Amino acid sequence: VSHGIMTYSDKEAFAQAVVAGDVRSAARLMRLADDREPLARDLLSLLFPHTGRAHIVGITGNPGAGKSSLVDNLITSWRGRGLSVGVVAVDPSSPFSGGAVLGDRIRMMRHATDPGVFIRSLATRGALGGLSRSAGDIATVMDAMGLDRVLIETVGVGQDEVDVVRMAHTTVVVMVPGLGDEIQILKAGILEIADIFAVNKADKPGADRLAMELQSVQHLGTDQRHIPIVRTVATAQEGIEELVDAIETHAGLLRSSGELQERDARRLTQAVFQLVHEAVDADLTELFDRLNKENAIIDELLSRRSAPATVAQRLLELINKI
Ligand SMILES: Nc1nc2c(ncn2[C@@H]2O[C@H](COP(=O)(O)OP(=O)(O)O)[C@@H](O)[C@H]2O)c(=O)[nH]1
Ligand SMILES: [Mg+2]
Repeated sequence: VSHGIMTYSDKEAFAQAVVAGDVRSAARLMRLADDREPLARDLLSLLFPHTGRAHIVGITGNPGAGKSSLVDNLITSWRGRGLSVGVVAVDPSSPFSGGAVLGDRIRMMRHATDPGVFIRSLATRGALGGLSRSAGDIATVMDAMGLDRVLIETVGVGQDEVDVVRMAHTTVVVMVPGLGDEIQILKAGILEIADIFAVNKADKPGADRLAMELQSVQHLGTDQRHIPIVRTVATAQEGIEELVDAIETHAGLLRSSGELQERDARRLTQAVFQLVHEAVDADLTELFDRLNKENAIIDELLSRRSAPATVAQRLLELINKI
């Protein structure tokens, strides 16, 4: 796709359209960001002053725990409270496993015609940090569009997911009875990132035991935070209002304690770090290619006149001058 040459005022008009809530412009920007188009970076920077209003909620937990079903219900509840909702659904890995996304789309389809709801699926990428960067960019666009709540649903509970939920203000960890989840939770370091536990499929045996176990593992965490535990049956719309209340209460606590600013600072510095990381990575690759073509330097190395550390030192001095 060619985007031609966009002047600054073209870009401003584009960004303005997104801020005004234009769905087509927003969707186009999300695609550009996903494709790592340089234009996306300019547009996201123009949007930045218009962000910082949405409350971003991460929903994580094992595949099949009922995250999408809960998200579907959370949308309904928030809409009932007069709030608009954006959803970033992170799809398991590749374009090859489109099934889950399709299922999610069908389930959430009833919200598709609601102008107060914006749902976007996202394929995970191989690149380090690529997933959280894309999810973060999309959440930024949704925030700028004026959506009040942005949900980020992750696939599982691995390191990628931990990175993704770092982008959230409030993180809900979805657990289900009968899987021995609580051990996995401790392993994956999920306890540290959980702000709320949803014990979903509470219609199944073992929900009480799981809730009790979660209550007791809380004390094993490094900090002694109180993590609310909410029982839900997503398929029967049970416990949903309680879950939304818990999220809203957490949001309020973050605001009144000043921790919201702390979390925002963490989110934003992570975004900066990712961009620097990507840029440095690209620069180093280019430098390495150039070095391999510098016959003089290669000769020095081959003839043992310069040690690798000496050449490295010289290159670092060069980089410092940039
Ligand atoms: N019995 C029961 N089944 C549920 C509940 N919530 C979700 N499910 C079912 O669990 C399956 C996986 O749900 P899904 O929302 O796709 O899970 P995800 O992979 O975590 O997004 C679906 O068949 C749902 O209908 C619940 O509370 N009780
Ligand atoms: Mg799902």
